[in-house]
Amino acid sequence: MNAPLKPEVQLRGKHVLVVGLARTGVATALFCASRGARVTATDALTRTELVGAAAKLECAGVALELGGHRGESFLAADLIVPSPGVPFDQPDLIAARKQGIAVWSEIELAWRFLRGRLLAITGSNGKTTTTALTGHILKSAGLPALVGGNIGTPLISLVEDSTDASIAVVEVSSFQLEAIVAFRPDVSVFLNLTPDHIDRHGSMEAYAAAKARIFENQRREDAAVMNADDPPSARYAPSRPRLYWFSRNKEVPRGAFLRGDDIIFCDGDAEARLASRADISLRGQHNLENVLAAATAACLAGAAPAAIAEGVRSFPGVEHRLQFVAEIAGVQFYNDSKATNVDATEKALEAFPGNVLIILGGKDKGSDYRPLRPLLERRARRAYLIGAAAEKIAGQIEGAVPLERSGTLDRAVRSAFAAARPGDVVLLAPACASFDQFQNFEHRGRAFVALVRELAETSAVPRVRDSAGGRR
Ligand code: UMA
Ligand code: ADP
Repeated sequence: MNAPLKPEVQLRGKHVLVVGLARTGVATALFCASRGARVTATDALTRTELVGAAAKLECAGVALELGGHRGESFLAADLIVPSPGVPFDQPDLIAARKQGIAVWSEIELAWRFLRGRLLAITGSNGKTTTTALTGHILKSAGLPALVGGNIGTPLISLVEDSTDASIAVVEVSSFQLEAIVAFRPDVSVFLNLTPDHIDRHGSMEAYAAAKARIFENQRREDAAVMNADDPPSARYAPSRPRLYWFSRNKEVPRGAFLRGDDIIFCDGDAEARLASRADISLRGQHNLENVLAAATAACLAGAAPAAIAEGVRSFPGVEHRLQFVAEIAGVQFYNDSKATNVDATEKALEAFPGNVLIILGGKDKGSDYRPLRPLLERRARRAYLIGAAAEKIAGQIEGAVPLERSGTLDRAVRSAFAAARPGDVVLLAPACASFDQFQNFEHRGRAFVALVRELAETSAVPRVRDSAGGRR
């Protein structure tokens, strides 16, 4: 991995418009102001709704336009940085692009200033787990890794801490890749491709094309890591960077694969054993894929095989991703609130042999839920439907599994526990976004955990095992 040459960017004196003032926008506006730009920041929300952010930005000399956007400000900017949650086809952004005004995502701007190497991870599912795991492996190998991006800490917040030696491990989403220009990872990882965010991108093709932009500016000396078992993403294999594959099913000439229970990394004639399957504590075949991808990326970033094994062993997993919550009266509860699309829910169901009482529903993202039918038939005993998407889901999975229209998470958890027998699993893997009933998927996951803990408290059953492994 060599540090890339980057096109220069001068912010001093430039008019920068930052659109959206949540995590990305606030960090971006403060960064640009600190580099001497004349920053205006705008949000559809009002000052009352943004009170904390507004005060902080004003202190830094940022001009605010709140409670809506002003088209003139877009046309007067030298550079516009929309937050990932702002649709790329927002009318003011379209008008600005027509005038030739630069519209960059925050990752583009951040990359121009970031020192050291960049390892960027995308895909429909597994980004956060793979990003966290790769960062964890590199840190446990003693390498100076920084972790951020779509995982929660905007890339721009990593810039000040970056050095020529650092390795930024960064989750990147289709919303962020949609507005890059020269963004160029030293190592890119494309985990898989299944339908998601069709409501935002308009079509599967547009969504896939946005993701594949991760390779767009990579050069021969860079590296790309792809999933040999996932034909939809493999179709986008780039020609320029050195290509590494990972596979659960077959040996690959360059990349990582399983031989028996060993995870092997192969680069031409050189082969190394990186870890064993037994080192992986995360459930499900999809997590094996995440481990293969992270191990490959860590190898390319210079981690030694022994450190990779140790990093895989000591990785605790990520909250809200197939997270074990508790066992009450022999019934296990798993929180997979981040299963916000159909593929993630399929993977969650596949991670259990059967007897699953599954909670589905929330805000629909334009998904087709029919692909869930075969797995529901094989692995689920009952489905509990919640939220705005409940009727659509009911219409598409009816007959595959007995259904209950629970409406709320609260009722779903109680009904599922009432129907559960020892050995069953109550799984929140809703295949939908959360915004109809919750602030976000974390809020939904925490609500689920709280409801389970409440059940544990009120249950007359003496044996309760919680996520810390203790019995009460
Ligand atoms: N807004 C406007 N005008 C609009 C639309 C939105 O002003 O037309 C404003 C909203 O009022 C709000 C702000 O924009 O104040 C929200 O911006 P945002 O949604 O981009 O919020 P951030 O907190 O900056 O979060 C973003 C990512 N959000 C999205 O992609 C939707 C976070 O990913 C990311 O962690 C964060 O930047 C740091 O990089 C979240 C996500 O759901 C977790 N990502 C999707 C996913 O993982 O599937 C892609
Ligand atoms: P992302 O950041 O891409 O949303 P996460 O690691 O947060 O990925 O996981 C999102 C959801 O997808 C969770 O429900 C998780 O259990 C599931 N998941 C994790 N890794 C994979 C994978 N490789 N393939 C499919 N589903 C996955």
